[in-house]
Amino acid sequence: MLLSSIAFSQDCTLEDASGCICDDSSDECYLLPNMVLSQDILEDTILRPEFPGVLRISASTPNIGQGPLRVIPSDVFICGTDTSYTPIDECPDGSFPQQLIKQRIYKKISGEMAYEDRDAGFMTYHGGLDHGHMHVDGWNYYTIRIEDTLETNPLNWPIIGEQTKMGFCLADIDNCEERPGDCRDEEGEILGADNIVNFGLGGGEYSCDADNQGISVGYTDIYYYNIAGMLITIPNGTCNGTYKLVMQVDPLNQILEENENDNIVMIDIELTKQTPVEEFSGFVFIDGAGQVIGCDGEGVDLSVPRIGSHYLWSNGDTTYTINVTEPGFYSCVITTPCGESLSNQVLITADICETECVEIELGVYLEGAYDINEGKMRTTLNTERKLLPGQRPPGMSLPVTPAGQPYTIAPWNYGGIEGFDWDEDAYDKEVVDWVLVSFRTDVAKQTEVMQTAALLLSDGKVDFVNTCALPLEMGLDSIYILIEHRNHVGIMSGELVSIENEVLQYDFRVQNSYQGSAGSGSGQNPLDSTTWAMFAGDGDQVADIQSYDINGFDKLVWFNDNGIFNLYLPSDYNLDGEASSPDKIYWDRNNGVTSRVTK
Ligand SMILES: [Ca+2]
Ligand SMILES: [Ca+2]
Ligand SMILES: [Ca+2]
Ligand SMILES: [Ca+2]
Repeated sequence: MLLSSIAFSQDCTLEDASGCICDDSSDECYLLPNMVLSQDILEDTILRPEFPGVLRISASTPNIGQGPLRVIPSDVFICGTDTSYTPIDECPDGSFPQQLIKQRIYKKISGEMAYEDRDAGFMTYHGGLDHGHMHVDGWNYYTIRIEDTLETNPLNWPIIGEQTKMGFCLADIDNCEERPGDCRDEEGEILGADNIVNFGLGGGEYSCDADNQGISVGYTDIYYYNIAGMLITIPNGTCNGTYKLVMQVDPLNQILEENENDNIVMIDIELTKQTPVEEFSGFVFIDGAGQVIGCDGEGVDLSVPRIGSHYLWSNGDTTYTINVTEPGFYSCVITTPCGESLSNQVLITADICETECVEIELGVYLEGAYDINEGKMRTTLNTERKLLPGQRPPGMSLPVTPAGQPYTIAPWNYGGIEGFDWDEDAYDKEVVDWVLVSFRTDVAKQTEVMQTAALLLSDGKVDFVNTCALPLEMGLDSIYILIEHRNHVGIMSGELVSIENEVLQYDFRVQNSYQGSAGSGSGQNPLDSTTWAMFAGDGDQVADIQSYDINGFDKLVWFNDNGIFNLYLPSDYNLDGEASSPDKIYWDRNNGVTSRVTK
């Protein structure tokens, strides 16, 4: 008798391994499955019809390995974080329990067929008319993506639309002989009974019953596009064009296979039923507006439609969905295949939470606004001209100064919402202007721990709009204090200031401020032997050279505005509501002033 016909005549079954072939021709081996996805089915456009907002898809997952894929349910049931070792039909919250499953791995030992079981994830009971059976969780992962030619791993490409993780029940729906082309090796060669060793091992009769799930060697499990869950949701606003459809079998790698590196297939797809390029408006709405940040520390989530390759939020975040813990205005710019898309701007507010806070008492004068004879600063911008943010100047034709603290722009770029909804009556009559107060643990800008916009009162006291600028829970025992003003040279305390008995006190009015380690910085201007004030004349702080400087750029700001009045001007160095010659006097006097406070 010929050897080859002996081999053929011997059985290869789960009861008798004598005819089963090991890859290395040895007499003893594990017979592992190998799952792949059919590229042929993916390329068949009839099997993946597109609708507005939805791409329906079909998938075939052949087992081209040496051994069957066999999953066995265990008696371990899970509801959330609770585990039960006896079968349960329903979780306490009414949901279906997850059931731990084992992968049975067969091992040929000469003519004997042994096996070992290993943990392989979970299955879940799925109800409904066309289901009513157990599904292996996370069996396949389907995504539509934008190709990134600089990134070799397609799983890192930006995702369009929401991916759907679909659980299959594992069954022998068909086989590689009946469906030539579904089963191919990595070179694309068609596989069937002739070139898949141990073809049929497993029996070809696995089904959706919980205790009979599996895929035999050379068999395939197929789910067509008309079956529940076989779809990818495409977000509103996605533009028509070419994308990648990427499919992955066993994405969580719960199944041990002969080859773990052939589990992804992808094709180009042309979306034609979404937004036409010529109708692309470039505008999207943020989802999640109107939420209020609570006191649980969890923040709120905002998202924009997932239609692009890059996302840039106003707070610097770069994902399509973000978690927000700070109140403020939020917007997002999306880079899409149709061009740039800008979202609306939403305001997120926060509950006032019961936090214990450091009581902060600061004093500071602004040169120009301060009158040494009166011993206080003028409130002209507020009480006479009505030019502070949110105020309407007297006279019908004059514009309202936009509401909200004025430090949202460069170089400060502070996004706080202090005063965002204020009108002219919101200001106390003693208010001079807004200042920006920052706290640092060391002299460097990078050590900043908190920032807040506050009001400066005529007597030099700082009135905090945010009454909890420094929560006690930060555990600070001393801190550097910075005060900035939109057209004065910024200042910092000369040393760490102690927080004692939950109170932070510092008075810039009676002492000079930080002048750098060499003492060469300008600090503040001594108005007399006991009174200090922030230098006036720094109207252009973007053009400051090393820190805060008063130089030719600040004169230019004044020069361009000279003669303008009744506007909230950066060149109004004495805060009297006009840009005129008294302001230039401060510039002339202070030209050359240069600070050492790091910016
Ligand atoms: Ca595989
Ligand atoms: Ca695997
Ligand atoms: Ca300047
Ligand atoms: Ca002025």
